[in-house]
Amino acid sequence: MEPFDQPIYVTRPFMPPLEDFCDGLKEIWDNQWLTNEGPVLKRFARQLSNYFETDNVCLFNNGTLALQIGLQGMGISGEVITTPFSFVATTHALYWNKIRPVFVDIEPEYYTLDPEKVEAAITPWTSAILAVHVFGHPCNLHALADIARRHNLKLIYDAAHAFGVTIGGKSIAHFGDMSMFSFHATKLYHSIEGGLLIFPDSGLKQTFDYLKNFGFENETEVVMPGTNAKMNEFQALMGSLVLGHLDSIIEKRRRIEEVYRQRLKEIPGIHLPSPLPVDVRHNHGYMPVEIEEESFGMSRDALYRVLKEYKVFTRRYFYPLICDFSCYRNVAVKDPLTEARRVASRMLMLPIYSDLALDDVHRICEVLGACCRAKVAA
Ligand code: T4K
Repeated sequence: MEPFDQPIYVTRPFMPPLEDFCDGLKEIWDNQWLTNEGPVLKRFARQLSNYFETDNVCLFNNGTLALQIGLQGMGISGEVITTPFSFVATTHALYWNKIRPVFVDIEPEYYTLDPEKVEAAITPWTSAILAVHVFGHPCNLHALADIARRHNLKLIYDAAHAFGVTIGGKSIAHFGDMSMFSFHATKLYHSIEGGLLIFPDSGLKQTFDYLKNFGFENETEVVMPGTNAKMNEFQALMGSLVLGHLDSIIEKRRRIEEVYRQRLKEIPGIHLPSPLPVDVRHNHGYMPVEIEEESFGMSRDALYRVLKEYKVFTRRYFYPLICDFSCYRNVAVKDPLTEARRVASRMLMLPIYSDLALDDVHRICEVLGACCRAKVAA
């Protein structure tokens, strides 16, 4: 089998029509207003308010700072129970707030925090749960809400992967005390870089707005030591345009996932997450598969390397676990993290993005079939 002519990446950003972006650029040029609450950003914030049906939206220049400021603005401190199976920024946001992460295990089905493990890890110092809707899979929302309520903890969702996900028609943003969405270029929905907080307590908005803009109340008054985490006009323009294409982006990805599911069930040793419950509208942001070395005939890491030779650039999200990075090895971890370790050693993200041709998806599946049982040398 021949390698692909062009590299196939794990993802590609959706690019709206260039003419539309140029029209928007013209507006920005005419305005001579590039950042600091410009008109394009204000319009984008209104669009998102409509989309999420709430005024409690706050935009940031990236998801990491959104989460960091969200935690700070909510006054979270002490210990926070979280998952080690995520992008490292989830824990970094705690670190920057001098909060101790308490890593507990995930559930095997959708890779989200295991509520039983969360409850077992609560101490007098616990102030919040920071759960991740990893790969856009909703966490066990009701069990986590119940634990948070009974123990008087804040429930915060890193929803970086979950834009567009709904449960029973309700946006996933409306669960918990705060949700953070990442609008990074690698996400199905993006604003080049960007982040968003959605929260039910309208009292928090002013604090978040201060914190992302140096704490300025007005020209002569600074009310808190904020930072600079503002989204600029170009990001807002991109976000605003991509929002208009969201449904078709999700639909194209859904079709790609359908082909993968159809084709991969023929290949032993490739395990896909179960389809989500029927009331969940997924966003198909990632295509996670677990490689079972014994039945597949090749380890996940060997497959990752072989696929590169075919110019298929998969990613091992999320390996290593966050607690295994050198900067977090000094954090005491009591939970054996059995599932998280198993999953991190087997997980591979296959390419998925709206421009990926279905023929290419079939070809990727053929390559995977050929790799199975080491028909291709690792
Ligand atoms: N929480 C969670 C759970 C997250 O996953 C993330 C971010 C965050 C918090 C923090 O949100 P942000 O502060 O990022 O808004 C990527 C992204 O940089 C990161 O946003 C994302 N999670 C993470 C899962 O993935 P890398 O290091 O894998 O990205 P990179 O640059 O290797 O890109 C992957 C592939 O995408 C490339 O091989 C090619 C393609 N690509 C990428 C870019 C940037 C393009 O085709 N065009 C592009 O412009 O981290």
